[in-house]
Amino acid sequence: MSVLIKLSKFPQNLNSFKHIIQTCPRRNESFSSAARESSRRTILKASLIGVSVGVLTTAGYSIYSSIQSSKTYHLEGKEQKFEALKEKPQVPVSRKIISPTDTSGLKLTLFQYQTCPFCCKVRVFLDYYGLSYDVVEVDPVLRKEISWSPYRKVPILLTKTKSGYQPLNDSSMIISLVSSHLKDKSQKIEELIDYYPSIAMHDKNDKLKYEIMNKYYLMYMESLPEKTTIDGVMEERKWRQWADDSLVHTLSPNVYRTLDEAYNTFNWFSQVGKWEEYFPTWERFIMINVGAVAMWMISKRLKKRHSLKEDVRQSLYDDINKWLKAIKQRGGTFMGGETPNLADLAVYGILKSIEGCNAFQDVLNNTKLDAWYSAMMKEVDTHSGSRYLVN
Ligand SMILES: N[C@@H](CCC(=O)N[C@@H](CS)C(=O)NCC(=O)O)C(=O)O
Repeated sequence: MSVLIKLSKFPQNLNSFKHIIQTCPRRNESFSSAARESSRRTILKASLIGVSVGVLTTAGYSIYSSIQSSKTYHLEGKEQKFEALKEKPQVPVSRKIISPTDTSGLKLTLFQYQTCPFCCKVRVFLDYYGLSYDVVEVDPVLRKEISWSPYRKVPILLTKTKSGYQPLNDSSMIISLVSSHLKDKSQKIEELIDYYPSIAMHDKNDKLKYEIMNKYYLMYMESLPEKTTIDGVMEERKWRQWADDSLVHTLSPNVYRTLDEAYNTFNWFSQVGKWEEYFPTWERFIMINVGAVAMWMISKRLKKRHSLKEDVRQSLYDDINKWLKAIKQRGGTFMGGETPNLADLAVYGILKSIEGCNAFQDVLNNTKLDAWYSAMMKEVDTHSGSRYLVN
């Protein structure tokens, strides 16, 4: 990087060098032509050095990257187990969500960022079913609260089992696994985890990733629960996946669309995430100022990567309209009919993560989202899913 900066400054340095030569008092012609000759040679030498350094740096970097990725090729297709912990990690709980309707017997701790769309999705799911859980607010700069975990993202849901504390990684897998358990308590969390293996694979940039198999699938074992149709199951799965593959990618380019919007967004994150309470001032300063500028720049790349329209708001409205149209075609208030299903909870959770941003206000003003969104808010805030929990 520093080599690149130095090289990019080279023409400027050259100009000031020229300027020194030109302002030197002329002694005589032969001195000046000798000086010109020597300066030409210096420039040629400097250019050759510059080009060589550039070529060597680029070659070095690509050799380094290919060595790095070839080091992980042997993992391709292999399963990575995230074993249960013997002890609960010693991290302070930020707050406790206590639901009087909770008869599940589950002991849950959610490691999260308050405004991460994937974390909002999990919280909405837990709240709808009226489950109690502890929240650990993870510091996004140092992430020391999840230093015990080889999986470095949030959300992570830690569940107490017979043999210890089983971490569940990935929002969609968490929701599928806990749902499968809630629908049939005889399926224990520690058994269900085997149906969602994490498989190592390399992406198109040769970077090692873990893909969680079956993360949109609920494990019904013997037969579908009462009133559940196969068509309903397939639609629910399709829209949950759409929420992760499409809707979520419209958010960043919209909430960080301009530098002003990026600052508004980060200030709202700080407010609802209670950053003042949880993180030191210096870190909050970095998170807001560096975060806003960085995300504003990154969001331009994300816009291209996900092929969003020139006016990114339009892509967000398109996705919302597509969702509302699909609900209308199914004929109920929700995608799940008269009660929300997991796709409703996923879309609501993802949109909740931008509730305080200008983009969300624009969505309310330019689409018909409000009726469905308000109905969802009521269902989640009153924990109406707790009625369907079996004992
Ligand atoms: N597929 C994952 C995605 C989780 C994810 O990307 N989380 C982000 C926060 S929104 C994260 O933790 N990124 C790593 C980091 O912040 O360092 C899920 O659905 O849970």
